[in-house]
Amino acid sequence: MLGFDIITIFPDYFRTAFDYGIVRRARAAGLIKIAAHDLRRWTQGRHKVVDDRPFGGGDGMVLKPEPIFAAVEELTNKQNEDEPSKLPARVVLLSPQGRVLTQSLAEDLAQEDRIILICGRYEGVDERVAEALATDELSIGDYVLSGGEPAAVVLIDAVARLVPGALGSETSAANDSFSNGLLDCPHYTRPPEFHGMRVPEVLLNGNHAEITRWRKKEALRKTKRNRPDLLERATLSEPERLWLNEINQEQ
Ligand code: 9D3
Repeated sequence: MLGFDIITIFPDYFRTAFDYGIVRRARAAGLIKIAAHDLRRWTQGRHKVVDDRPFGGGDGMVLKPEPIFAAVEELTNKQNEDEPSKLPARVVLLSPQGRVLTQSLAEDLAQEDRIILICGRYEGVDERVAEALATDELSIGDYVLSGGEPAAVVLIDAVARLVPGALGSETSAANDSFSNGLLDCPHYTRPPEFHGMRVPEVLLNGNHAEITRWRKKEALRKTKRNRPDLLERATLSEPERLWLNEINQEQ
């Protein structure tokens, strides 16, 4: 069982986020548990203040450290009854300044039994959270979000499906895009012709050896077109290098 605890000022954001697909199934099967906690629960005073002005000046507000430290401490103690105050294996701060989440890191996180996620908002989070509380500071990519909440949904989705038993027998994490460092090949279904566009003939003729070769070559073509950066880092087999040469020769 992998438990996720999300610390956020918008707990309602997550109301239905985990009610679909593989994540819903994994929750129903008791493989994962997800709880969203309102950061204001750990504030002092009537106004439930979670943020303050940045030292040194500047625009925007910064999330204060005290409620975040109190939240992690309490969630940790409550769930670690036998070993109180032992920190959970992972405390992830979601931040634009983090290392970028990768499939390989998602695989590591899927081995944990508890992950606490801290969602930032405003201009940022007091740096002492990253320094002394978080085990990981993670971003989901090089674009600007308005907060860590959508990033938490993305991380949980990517990790939950890697928990053993979460994927049905018909699918396998080993077949996923990125498991071989390349993108997936194109897929088609009926009808064989749509708006004048034909499904590649090779997929209709039932020659499975030929279909396998076509899929590998088209995965290379897709990766070259959309993610040349992945192609540079991939280690290609001899036939893959041949197919890539063929693709480079076209036009
Ligand atoms: C002015 C500098 N900005 C940093 C790039 C300020 C800022 C922008 C956006 C501070 C916080 C945020 C909110 N974003 C997140 O908390 C966040 C995020 C993201 O914006 N992109 C990718 N991954 C993530 S994880 C959390």
